[in-house]
Amino acid sequence: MKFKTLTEFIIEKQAEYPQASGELSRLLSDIGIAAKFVNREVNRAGLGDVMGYAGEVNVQGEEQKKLDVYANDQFIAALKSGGQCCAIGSEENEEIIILDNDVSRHGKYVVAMDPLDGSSNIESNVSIGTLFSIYRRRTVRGNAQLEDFLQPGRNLVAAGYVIYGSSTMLVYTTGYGVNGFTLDPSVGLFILSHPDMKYPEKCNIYSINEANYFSFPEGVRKYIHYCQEEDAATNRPYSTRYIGSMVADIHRNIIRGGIFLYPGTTKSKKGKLRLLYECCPVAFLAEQAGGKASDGFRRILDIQPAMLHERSPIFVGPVKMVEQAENLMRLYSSEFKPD
Ligand code: P6P
Repeated sequence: MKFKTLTEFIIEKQAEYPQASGELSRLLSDIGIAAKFVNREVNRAGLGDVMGYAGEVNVQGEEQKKLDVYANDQFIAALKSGGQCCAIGSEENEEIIILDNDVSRHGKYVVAMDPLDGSSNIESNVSIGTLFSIYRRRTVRGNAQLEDFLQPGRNLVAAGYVIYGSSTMLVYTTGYGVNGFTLDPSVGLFILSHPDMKYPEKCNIYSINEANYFSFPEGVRKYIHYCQEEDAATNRPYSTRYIGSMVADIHRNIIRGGIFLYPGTTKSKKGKLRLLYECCPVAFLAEQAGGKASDGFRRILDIQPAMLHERSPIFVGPVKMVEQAENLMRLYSSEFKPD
């Protein structure tokens, strides 16, 4: 069977848009390259102590870094050498990183990313991921500025994630559907394995950390009860699945049909997850997969970020599931509605 590689797919899709000049295609390929290097290190993380990798000088004589620092360095290096990106906003760096070498300074795009989300799960061998958002820069001269990143998600040019799990996949959208590519490590190629990903018709999974139950808004507590009630006509009770690694939970929920909620709480009204490089890429993908994403009241992609590392609550998944949760938030928790 003829398979299609990520590179072939990107080039084929570029040909469908005459105005495309190839920069975005190259940027997406650069992300794929970095993902392969991160995949290699993630897959041998468990050998840290045994092979003298973790925090010591490894067999190549290099001082081994923590995996999320390693991942951050890999994506920065790949984007810097690719030259299409002029600045990066990373979960690992307080300030934006300007790529001002001769080629990158003229890059049309900026990338916001969480290079290795869920890295605390590595020691328990739980799937982890990379999340990325790609915006067209707004400033027209000199180095990129923070304002190039403070754009609502509806301006996204592309977004996606890499999941380092039982297999490693790159899943992304440019606004024309969601496509998933599985890495064949024997040849180092991402192969199109999940074309045109969509939430299934029957959706009955809910993902939320119920340990926060007593600090959740009343609307969320009501939604959890709704998920647990017996009602065959609406496939309830749902199944609860929560990995605690956003990319893994989101990926499973697109494949099998489910909602992911990380709401605000009485202790932290904006929740835990970052708007620019966690909520927005996931929201873009979810909408492109036929779903919906909000903060309980507003479409995630319409939120205007005020800060690079701003947090936001997120309710993301199939439209009906998200709307049911939103209705309960409006009924019982209007005090959580953002100003
Ligand atoms: P909690 C991982 O630390 C992460 O940033 C996301 O990947 C995940 O969805 C969330 O936090 C889990 O947070 O509070 O449930 O442990």
